[in-house]
This record gives sequence, C-alpha cells and structure tokens, in this order.
Amino acid sequence: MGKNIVEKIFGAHAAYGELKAGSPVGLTVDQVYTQDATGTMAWLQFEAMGLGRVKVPLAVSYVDHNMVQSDYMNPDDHLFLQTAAARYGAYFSRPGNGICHQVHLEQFAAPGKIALGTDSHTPTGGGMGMISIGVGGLDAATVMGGAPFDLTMPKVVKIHLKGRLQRPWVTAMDVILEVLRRLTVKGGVAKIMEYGGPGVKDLNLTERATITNMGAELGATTSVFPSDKRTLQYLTAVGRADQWVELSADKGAKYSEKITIDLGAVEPMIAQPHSPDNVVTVRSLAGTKVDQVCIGSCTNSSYQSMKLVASLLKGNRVSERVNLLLNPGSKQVYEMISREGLSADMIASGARMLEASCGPCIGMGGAPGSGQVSVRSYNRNFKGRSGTKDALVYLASPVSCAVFALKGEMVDPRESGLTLKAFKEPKQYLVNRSSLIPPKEDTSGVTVIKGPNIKEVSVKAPLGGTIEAEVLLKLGDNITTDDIMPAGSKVLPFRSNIPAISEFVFSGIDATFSARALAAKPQGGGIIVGGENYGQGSSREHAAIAPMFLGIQAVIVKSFARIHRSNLINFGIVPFQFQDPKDYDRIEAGDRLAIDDIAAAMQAGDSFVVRNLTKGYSLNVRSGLNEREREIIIKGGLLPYTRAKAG
Ligand code: MIC
Ligand code: SF4
Repeated sequence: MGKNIVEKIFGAHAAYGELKAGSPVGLTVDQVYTQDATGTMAWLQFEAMGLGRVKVPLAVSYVDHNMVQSDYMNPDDHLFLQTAAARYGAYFSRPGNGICHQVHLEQFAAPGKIALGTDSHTPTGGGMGMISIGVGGLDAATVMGGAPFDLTMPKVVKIHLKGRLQRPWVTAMDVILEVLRRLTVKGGVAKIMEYGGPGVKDLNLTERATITNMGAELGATTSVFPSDKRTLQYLTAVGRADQWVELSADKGAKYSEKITIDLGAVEPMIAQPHSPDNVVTVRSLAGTKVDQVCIGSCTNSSYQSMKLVASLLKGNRVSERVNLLLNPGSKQVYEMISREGLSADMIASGARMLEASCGPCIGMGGAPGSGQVSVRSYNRNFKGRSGTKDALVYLASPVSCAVFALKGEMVDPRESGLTLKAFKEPKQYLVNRSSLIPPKEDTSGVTVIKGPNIKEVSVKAPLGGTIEAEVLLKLGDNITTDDIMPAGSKVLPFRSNIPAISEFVFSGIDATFSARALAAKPQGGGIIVGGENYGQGSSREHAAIAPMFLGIQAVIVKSFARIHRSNLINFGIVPFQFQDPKDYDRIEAGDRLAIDDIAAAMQAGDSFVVRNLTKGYSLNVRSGLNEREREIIIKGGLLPYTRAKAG
C-alpha cells in the first residue's frame, strides 16, 4: 500500500504504537530545541530530573524572545541557559543569533528527521521535509532525558497545490492566509497537513517554511512538504547538501481528506483583527490608513523576505504617518543583507532596524499607539498581544507590508504602481556560526549559574480523591494561551519565576483572577470553564504551571488545543470535556462543582459525574486520557511521574 510522507517518517521513528489516527504512538526524536521564554523552565525541569547529559542526537538552546534587557532578569536567564547548555551537552545560540525557527532551518533542519521545539512555530521545519512539532517544556525535557515522544496519532490531510503564484506580488504568506481563511484556527486540530501536487515545485524552501510555520495557526500538529530538488538546492546553498534525502508520498497514499489550492488564483490576502483566520483580500480593504508596519518574525524574516522588502524601499521614502520596524530573522540574514547594501536601502528609506529576534511579535518593544492600525508580516494578531489593548493588528505578506509602509494605507500591491523584480535564490547563502556555541565533550567542570529571579520548579501534589471547587471563570471559544498567560515585556521576564508570573494569569480578561484563585486555594481550589479550541496558540506551559500554582484543579471545556491539553496533563490539571456541549450553558461562574473519587472513576472508564452543588443538578464529562496520561494525572504531573519511573 502506498505511504504518505508522515507515515514514512513516523514509521522510521516508531518506538511503540500503531500509526492509526487516534491511537497513542511513541516516536524516537532526532533533535530538540528550546527558546529562552520557554527554555528556562524546560532546562530547570531537565535538571530536576537529575539525568545528566542530554540523550538526543542534537539539542539546541536558543535565545530570541526575552531580548530587552531593562534590568538583570533577562540577561540572568540568558546566562543560565548558556551554562545549562554547556553543562548538559546542547548547542547554545547566543542572543542576537536570530529567531530559533529561522536559525534552525539554516543550521540543523534536515529532511526525514523528527524535531521537537518548545515553541508552537516549530513546524517551520516542515518546509524542509521533516516532522517538526511544538511541545511544552516538560515534554521536551523528558525527551531530552531519553524518553520517546508520546503523541496521539493525528489524521493526515493532503493539501494539493497546483498552478503557480502570481509573482512577485503574491507570496507564500498569502497562500497560508488563504488556507486559514478556508479552514479557520480550529481546522487543523488533531491533523497533520501534508503538502503535495505539482504546485510544490513552484515554492522554494523558505517559502515552504513560511507556510508550515503559520500552519500552527490552524491548530495543526504540524505541516510537512516533500523533500525534492528545491530542498537540495537550499541545502547546497547553506553548505549542507550531504544531509539531503528525497522524500515524497507514494502513489496511492491515503489521506483523511484532500484540499486543493490553485496557487495561480491566490491573491494578496490579509488577516483582520483579532484572529489569524479573519482573512479577506487586501483589495477589499484598500484605502485603510496604516500607522505602523512591522516586518519580520519567524514567519517572514528570511533573506528572500528581506531582499524583496529592500527592493521596494530602495530609493523610496516611508510614509510620514507610518512607523516601519524591521527584524531580519537571523544574524546570517542580517549580515548578508548588510554586505549587499540592502540594509542601507532600508535605513535610507526611514525604516527602523531592530535586532534579529522576535521583538514586537511577542510585545518585546514596538507596541503601536492607542487605537493604531498596525500591519505585520507576523503570524498572530490576538487582541492585546502587541502590547496595546485597543490596537488593530492585521497580518499580511512582507511585500504587502512594505507597499503599505510607503503608501501610508492599504493598497493591493499589484495596483501600487511600484515595481519589483521576482526573487532569484542565491547559489550560496552566507554561513557564519560564530554565535553558535557547540556542545563540549567534557562538561564535568561546568557550573550552572542561576540569578535571583530563577526559582525552583513547582510540583503539584498527587491527585486527591474528590475535586470540590468553585468555577472561577467561564470563557468562550478559541481562548488563547496569550489570554491565559499574557506575554509582553513586563511579564516575560518572570518566565523562570512561577510565583511572580502567576499574578498575571488571565489578567487581560479579569484583573482579579489570580487573587480570587489564591483565596479559593484553601477551599479546594478552582475550576475553569471554556468553549471550543481552548488553549490555542503559544506552547507556553506557563499557561498550565501558573494556574496549577494558583490551585486550579480542572478545566472543563467543549474542546482543547493539543499542546495546551498536554501541558495541563503534565502539570496535573485534569482536562475534562463536556459529554453534551449544551451543558456548557448550564454552568455559571461562581458555581461550586464536585467530581467524586476521580482516580477510581478513571479506572472504571471515561465518564465522570460533575455535581453542581450550587444549582443542584449533575452532568457528565469525559477526559479522553490514555493510560499513560491517566497515570501522569494521578501522580500529580509528568515530573513526579518521571521521577517515580526512574526510581
Ligand atoms: C508565541 O509566538 O506566542 C511564542 C512566544 O513564540 C510562544 C512561546 C512562548 O510563549 O514562549 C509559542 O508560539 O509557543
Ligand atoms: Fe517569536 Fe513571534 Fe515566532 Fe513566536 S511567533 S517564535 S514570538 S517570532
């Protein structure tokens, strides 16, 4: 029987389980990478496991998110990460070396491999023909400790590409925006998107990576492209041709569904506030005034993106009303555009050059003014994420962004009157590994240095008999992990200090939440109720650890996003789903709920009775936990579970 690409890669890495959608599978992992904002926890947890050196063939610790050094906290974290990498056998990518996903693509991604990253945009590597999955820090730590990666086998969806893009004005960003328009932020849940068809060869490697990167916004486990001549072309240009293998789906490969996209019919698209799936054509918004434009992020900061932007800016002037901020994705991209004089064209036009980091994408500087319109070549426009609550953030291609910056308003780039030559891939990319510190053979003398803001990892007590707790908050659909645990320059420095960061849980929705939760903690703790796709977006496990610290016992929702559900389990919070989604309407914030003898109910099956003590009725929920997940919950989380297994 013909195999698809996912089956081929999973088959070559299967540690246990059946490759059947919905079944648990264990995968042997080739590469694990962390970034600083999630990495401090991941490495603290790795340390807490007491396992010595990392046991995966490649581990890399990147610093790209918490780059603003307004006091000692972020630089202390950087030093902790550098010394932990040296102590435990990982590469260290120094601050300034670039955004983890872009650097990983340049330096390490290779077709046929499996990588995990503690960031939801890890699927960027799918552009290289590898399986690259975003996970929470504790999952990454366990895998670095030598365990297989446990996953519920997703369905595999084929996205059949045909035709050719209308270059140079239509880009890969417009393709993924079109996919998001059609499928929405829930459309990829429990699925892997596998690209194929004759249109694949129209896209070069970094364009494919833009598509798989933002595939995260579909809620998909990951996305993957074939590995072909164009993959080889890129690997040759970065000096890694020896790592190329060809990879494509067999004839007759099976998929759970098939979606066709005609690249030739895609036009410039834009996501409107406040969701990446709120997509329309740029044309339909023509004339909308723009105050800020940000170009960069892990989605669109390759050499190609920067070169196209520089060509548009060259000899032109940024509109008086617009602030234009640019982040090249990596030091290599930055160095290359500098040597070629492209950054000079950017500066001359009036652009503000930022460092090779996440920057405004995660609210680390670059916040728009009150009520301003900001158009970004990024991947997320959740309300408040930019740092300004009432800003109107739109997402568009780097080409559209550059055109808007010059015009001061939204214009279909095809009708802008500007000229732009199509991009030709260089035969050779500049390669400079000077900010990448390789692992050392002998790590015995290395001391891990922890500043005063780095606190011990919090661990939950084993699951008690009954949960009896108050519903502290009732929320709607598509709640993001940014809603649960906001980011931005004020909060991010506390990523290695759980007691301090927990004060910000749900702060954008209800400023009293953390105080109320702490007050409820001695009375049995709290429960959160939500709608569909709860916990979409970022992989930050702080959206589970901090609620755990505040005494949250269970979350009851209509459906979960994958990474967040795993994070809840990893920290001992029980993830329940309504058996009848209509029961959602019957619960109110303030109700006191009881779920009796949970551990015994787990052994008996997957149906739990929830008694509403305030209103005097019962309803049913299920957990969907597999055997391993059940054990983790009973032990109080993955850390106590792993320790118990080890010893
Ligand atoms: C994001 O884009 O939201 C982040 C910041 O990169 C997160 C990780 C984090 O919260 O540290 C992600 O995407 O997983
Ligand atoms: Fe960084 Fe933004 Fe990419 Fe997250 S989405 S990794 S914050 S650039």
